Amino acid sequence: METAHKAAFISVIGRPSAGKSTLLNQVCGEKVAIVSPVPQTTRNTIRGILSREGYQLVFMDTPGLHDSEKAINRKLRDLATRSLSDADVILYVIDSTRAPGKEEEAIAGLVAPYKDKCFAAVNKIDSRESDSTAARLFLAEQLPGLRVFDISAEKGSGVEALLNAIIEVSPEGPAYYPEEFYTDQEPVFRIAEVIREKVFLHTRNEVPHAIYVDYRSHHMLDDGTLVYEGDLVVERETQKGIIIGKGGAMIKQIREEAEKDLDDIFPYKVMVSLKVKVDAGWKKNEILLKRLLQ
Ligand SMILES: Nc1nc2c(ncn2[C@@H]2O[C@H](COP(=O)(O)OP(=O)(O)OP(=O)(O)O)[C@@H](O)[C@H]2O)c(=O)[nH]1
Ligand SMILES: [Mg+2]
Repeated sequence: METAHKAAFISVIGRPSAGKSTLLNQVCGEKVAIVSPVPQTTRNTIRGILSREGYQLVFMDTPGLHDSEKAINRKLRDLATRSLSDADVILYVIDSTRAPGKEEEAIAGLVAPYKDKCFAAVNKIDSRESDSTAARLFLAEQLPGLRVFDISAEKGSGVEALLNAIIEVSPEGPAYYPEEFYTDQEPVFRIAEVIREKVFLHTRNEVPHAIYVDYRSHHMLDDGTLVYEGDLVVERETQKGIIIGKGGAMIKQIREEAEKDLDDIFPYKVMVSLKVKVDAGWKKNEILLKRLLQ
């Protein structure tokens, strides 16, 4: 007898830097979401799609849940929590290299009402700092009976077993997206994200959080190259100096590294053209935040 097709939306939640975006990329086999060691890298709900014979899983990567009342953090938290009730399955990613603490307790509390449709992934078990026993004890205490998997999102170990468990509980239904789609993001959004990733990888302290990439325009050259023009917006003049770097070295590195990644992502060449601008109040601009954080 042929089994029915299954399809599910899976909300991936957890603390900043738990490895949610890394897991999404591992599952989809593509760079769908940007990754960096800086907490709060992801600012949007990013969808990564896995289609195989008989099922389609749509993973929704969410901004890491962080306890703060700043407008931007409130918006990021809203994004993450909204996806909990909508999802068929919740995948709670917990970082086994960090002691759980208060922030983790708050997340466990958010997940609790949805425990029946939730799996936990104890991540980073490949790391020397990993203490998966501590993470499992925490989960057993906070969310007794929750199904738990040890994984390395980076190396891929344990991920197949987790996927099998998710497929098992997924509802029957037709695919939401065409089979060849692994994400639903617009190319100009993905380009802005890759640029942002390079800023996260090469700057420190408050700088990564002070920037956003504003799309201006794009056009195709005769040889099929896509030219992307955008602004790298910072909050202060000093940050502008850091982003531009000595003799323009930093902005050049950001641009070149982004273009290299974008060559792997797209079937055409991408040329990035960036201007650095200052807008001291962008994080308080509700209209802008509404457009940026979706
Ligand atoms: N050793 C190890 N490192 C990992 C693993 N998964 C993620 N990381 C690292 O952890 C850091 C954070 O990873 P992300 O995937 O960006 O984490 P995130 O949960 O998406 O973070 P936010 O977007 O800030 O909420 C990066 O430096 C990753 O390389 C893993 O399985 N093992
Ligand atoms: Mg992320």
